[in-house]
Amino acid sequence: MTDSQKVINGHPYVRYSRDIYEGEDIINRSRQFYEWLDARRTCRDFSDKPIPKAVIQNILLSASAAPSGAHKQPWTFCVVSDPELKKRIRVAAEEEEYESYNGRMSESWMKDLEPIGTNWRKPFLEIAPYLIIIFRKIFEIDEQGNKLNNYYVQESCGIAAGFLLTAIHNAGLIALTHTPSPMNFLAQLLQRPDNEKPFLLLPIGYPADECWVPDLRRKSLQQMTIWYE
Ligand code: IYR
Repeated sequence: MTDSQKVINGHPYVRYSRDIYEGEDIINRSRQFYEWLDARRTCRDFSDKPIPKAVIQNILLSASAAPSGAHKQPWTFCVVSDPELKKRIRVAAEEEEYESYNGRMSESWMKDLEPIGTNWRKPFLEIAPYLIIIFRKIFEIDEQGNKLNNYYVQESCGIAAGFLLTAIHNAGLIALTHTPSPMNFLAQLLQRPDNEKPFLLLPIGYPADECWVPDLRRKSLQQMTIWYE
């Protein structure tokens, strides 16, 4: 045992420290990160230019650095680059989305989506070189077939998705947080077990030569913050 390891309540701990930034340094770093992250946009215009598999592996490892309830990491990432499977996913998603856009979604919902310009057609599901489908694991099954609890699965997967989007942005790539509804067809097409439920579908790729996004504004600090000082 070194001085960076010890046992607490019978469990191994390792010493943890961070580089300390102060003064202007900490203000500048936080500001620069904000400006860099503020440049991330959800995009629908993908290029079919290939992405190295190692990049996908690295962004998935980044997602798995997210905190999770009792460190259960209650997620499975299905990574699809097979064109046949992408096509089947597109066809199934468009079938559901067609129904949604033609009666299942409320008038006010459709109105809210107008500035974003979405419709039932989802060509990006075939064009983007990779689709990542995040499944939330509502429980685990161990090697003996016993059911083991997971905790705060929704929150954990949401945070992992945030890390994933940040890693995608860092690689200079684009993504779309797509939630075809209902999304049970993904569990069937990807042959996932009953303890895994589809959470989010993300096409990932380079932006198309021409890529347009709505001229959206984000809330100001004042609009979204209440300070108790
Ligand atoms: N799932 C549909 C509709 C949709 C819903 C929301 I809320 C969005 O922000 C965008 C789209 C679709 O993917 O088109």
